[in-house]
This record gives sequence, structure tokens and C-alpha cells, in this order.
Amino acid sequence: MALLPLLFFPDPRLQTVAKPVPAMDERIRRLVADMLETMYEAKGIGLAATQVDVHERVIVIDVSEQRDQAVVLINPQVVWNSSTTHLNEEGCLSVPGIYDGVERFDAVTVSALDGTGQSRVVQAEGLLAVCIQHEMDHLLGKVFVEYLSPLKRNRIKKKMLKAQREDAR
Ligand code: K1U
Ligand code: ZN
Repeated sequence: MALLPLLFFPDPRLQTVAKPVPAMDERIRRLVADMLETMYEAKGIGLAATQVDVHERVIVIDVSEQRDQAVVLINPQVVWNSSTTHLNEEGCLSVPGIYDGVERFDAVTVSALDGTGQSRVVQAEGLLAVCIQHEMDHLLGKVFVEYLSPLKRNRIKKKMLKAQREDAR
């Protein structure tokens, strides 16, 4: 397994729309294992392949306390969403140190392949539902800061670019 380098906002590669995974093979199994290792190391609760510069529809999530209940979603599709929404505090491994409220559906049902290539349907609510929606946005090239006002987004962009310039020194 290997740790994968993350892309950071406002890297334009985060805007790439991911393509469906053509087949579950050794390459995808290795990508899933590496993404899980990267997510756990970064102390995240989710990670989309877009964030590691792989533009295929792969998501890993673990919202459990013990960090032992990984959910792998390959080629996920939302098949149902609740009629109600809620404002949730979100963060993003690609926008470190920034947290803000985003309106999300309270519950979603997603169909996908799991890490073994089996079809499955995931009914999610609470933090899992929020995380699934956040990660599925990444696959569409959307970072959560796009839901914020242009003023906030531009402040975040400047802050990130400054931090990246200082890190490069
Ligand atoms: O996709 C990512 O960048 C991972 C992201 C997932 C996420 C967190 C919170 C709400 C929605 C999606 C993170 O894991 S950020 C770090 C984190 O563990 C966290 C941050 C805020 C609340 C809960 C967890
Ligand atoms: Zn994110």
C-alpha cells in the first residue's frame, strides 16, 4: 500500500469530472487500498479519487468511531434523496483548516459496486449521508467551498495560495 499525494484547493484538477470505472481489476483494488491508507493517515472520514488526481468514480468513507467500518463506493449513483435538508458543518482534506456550513439532504440511497466488485445499495443518513454527498460532489469536480459566498470563497482561495507559497519555500 502507499500514501497518495493530495490535491489542494484551488488546484484546477479538482474541477475534473470523473469517468466511470470500466472494470473492477487489480489496478482499482490497489487504488482503493491506497485511498483508504491515505484517508486514515490524513484523519479524514472520506476521500474521493479526484483528490488524489485519479479521475475515476471511486470513493472511500469511514465515519465509525473505531475507524474499522470502511465503505467503498465504485461508480456510485444517488437513486433516492430525502425531501428534507439540513445545514451541516463540513471540512475537506483538500481545503485544510477550513470548516463551514453546507445544506445537504438528510438521507440518501446510493447504488454502487463495493470494494469486491459486488453491487450494493447503501441507505445513509446522518454523517454518512453528508459525507457521501460531499464525496460525490468531488467526482463532479465540485469542492464544498463552491457553496459558500464569492466573498468567503475568494478569502479561502487567497489563504490557501498563501499557505501553499509558504510551504514551497
Ligand atoms: O473529502 C474530504 O475531503 C474528506 C472530508 C469529508 C467530510 C468531512 C465533513 C463533512 C463532510 C465530508 C474530511 O474528512 S474533512 C476532516 C474530518 O475528518 C471532518 C471534518 C469536519 C467534520 C467531521 C469530520
Ligand atoms: Zn473534500
